[in-house]
Amino acid sequence: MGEVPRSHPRYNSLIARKLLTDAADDGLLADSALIAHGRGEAYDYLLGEKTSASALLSIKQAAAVMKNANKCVISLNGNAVALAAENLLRCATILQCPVEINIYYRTPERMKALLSRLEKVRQEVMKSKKPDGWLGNWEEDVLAVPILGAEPNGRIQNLDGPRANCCKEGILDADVIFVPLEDGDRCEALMNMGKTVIVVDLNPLSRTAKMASITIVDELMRVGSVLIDELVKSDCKINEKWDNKLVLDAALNEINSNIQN
Ligand code: PTJ
Repeated sequence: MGEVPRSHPRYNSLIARKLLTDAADDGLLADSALIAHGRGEAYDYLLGEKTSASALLSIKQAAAVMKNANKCVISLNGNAVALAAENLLRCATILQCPVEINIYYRTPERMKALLSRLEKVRQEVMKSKKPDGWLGNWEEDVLAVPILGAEPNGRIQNLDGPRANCCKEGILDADVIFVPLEDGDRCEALMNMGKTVIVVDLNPLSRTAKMASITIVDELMRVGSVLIDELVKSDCKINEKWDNKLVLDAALNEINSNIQN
């Protein structure tokens, strides 16, 4: 794919596709990554390709829960690195929490490629403008974010195969995990370990969306910048009566009303 013209009516969608196809060329993605993205795109179409009011509520709740965590971790798979590595690294910087590369289809080649891409992204984020409202030393704070995943020393309980590998200092010991585009089995296994699991999934009917503690039914690239804004605010309050089913129902209603109009 050549340059994407800014004026194109489907600019954002084309940019996402380009990020993913370039990432595939660089060996970052699972074979099925583009299929997963296509499913997401279809739901995004039905949702009107915007952050809905209920998705914003989920992002606010996610920010409050992450800020109040004992140990938070941001888990990244191939698609998440391709689409949103910069902003998710910014979120980890604000939270001063680790990011962990944790992939479903684990191969040593992909792990190496993803870890080296994240280190490259770290250099770019260090040089980038710090988020409005951030009072720390941005360069030092970005540099301090642990990037985990190279040497897994733990396992997600009751899950078979290499997809269960994880890091003790990251996913294993965390009480709050932000894990975009997670699969249903792992989400269930993490919930069974007593963790608070925050997912980003455009499909409100997926097992992951239904299983998680907090589901953000929105597109990951859009979520990143909104989440940063929420994390730098000092007045993040947890809604103790959070009912995740309400945001899933709201997303389905949104789809219904978009179909009817
Ligand atoms: O890098 P790996 O090996 O961990 O593999 C990553 C994929 C995404 C291939 C793997 O986790 C997978 O197969 O995922 P699923 O089970 O297809 O689920 C992906 C979910 O994410 C689907 O419900 C999609 O609707 C949703 N989705 C896809 N792209 C986006 C998205 N949600 C938000 N933003 C997106 N950009």
